[in-house]
Amino acid sequence: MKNGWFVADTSEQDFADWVLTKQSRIEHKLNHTLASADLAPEKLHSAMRYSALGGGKRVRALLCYAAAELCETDIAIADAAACAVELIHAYSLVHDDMPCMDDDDLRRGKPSCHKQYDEATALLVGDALQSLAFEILSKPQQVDNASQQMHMLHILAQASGSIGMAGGQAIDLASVGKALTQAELESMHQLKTGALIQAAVLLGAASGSKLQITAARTFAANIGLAFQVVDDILDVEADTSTLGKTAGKDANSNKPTYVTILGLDVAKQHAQHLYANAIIALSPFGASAHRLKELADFIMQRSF
Ligand code: GRG
Repeated sequence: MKNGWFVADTSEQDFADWVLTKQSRIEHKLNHTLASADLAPEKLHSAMRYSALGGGKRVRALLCYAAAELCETDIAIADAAACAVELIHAYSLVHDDMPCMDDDDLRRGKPSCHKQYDEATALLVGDALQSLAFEILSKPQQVDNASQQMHMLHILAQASGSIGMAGGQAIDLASVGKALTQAELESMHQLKTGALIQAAVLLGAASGSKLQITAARTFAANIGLAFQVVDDILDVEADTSTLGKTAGKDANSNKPTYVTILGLDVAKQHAQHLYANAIIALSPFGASAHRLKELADFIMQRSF
């Protein structure tokens, strides 16, 4: 899972075991949350399961669980939040791949939802996954504290909507063929990719103190952007079979990226700068923030 240009000092086996445990936990929770493919409407339920299960690194769920461990958020609340964030993410990928958006045939190493099923189904899959995310997070008795539950719903709604991910996607679509400045690119990605990553951390940190939540927010803002810079680097450096999605897509679509604006070497330096800021933000936590630090390393080192 190494990309060759970022080397971390992570204690690898313990972290790898933690990641595998949490990846299988979120898979299990999602499996039980999604309706059975035998339940009518069967095609929609089958396509929802196809799009949300059995793929993806689950970075957002991992960030949510790590922040929950750090801030001692109840594990049942962390499960609901991690599922909700992964469902929103899965919906965004399904819609992003549709012909009216990025028009991509490959996602997570298999045909994208509209290719495997059809466009109308893919549209409904995205809609229904988004609703399911809010259904899980708003479940009665999910949290003893109703105001905390309302706050969590607010975080996810804001991160997903027009001043979050959907807004970032709108700016992205409008940017094709335009020469953006680095600041414009950054603010687009803060919304498109960063908002949901930040929500994942903040939902996990829901039971934290004010100081902890402020530190978690700064960590997430920086690592969310670093995630996107690494994504742009991988778009250039990795191949399609490793990525599980079409490599070189952004460059070929005439989309501004960190690599087109900064060049490959400066983009790598910028990712390292954002990573360093994320790690500094964790300093109030001391050694207890080791999982978030390891996840930051994981994001930087990833090869897909
Ligand atoms: C359609 C409202 C709407 C939004 C789409 C997130 C997004 C906005 C589009 C995805 C396009 C893309 C490739 C963005 C770059 C960063 C990103 C989100 C990559 C995919 O996330 P990973 O690498 O995917 O975490 P996995 O498959 O591992 O879950």
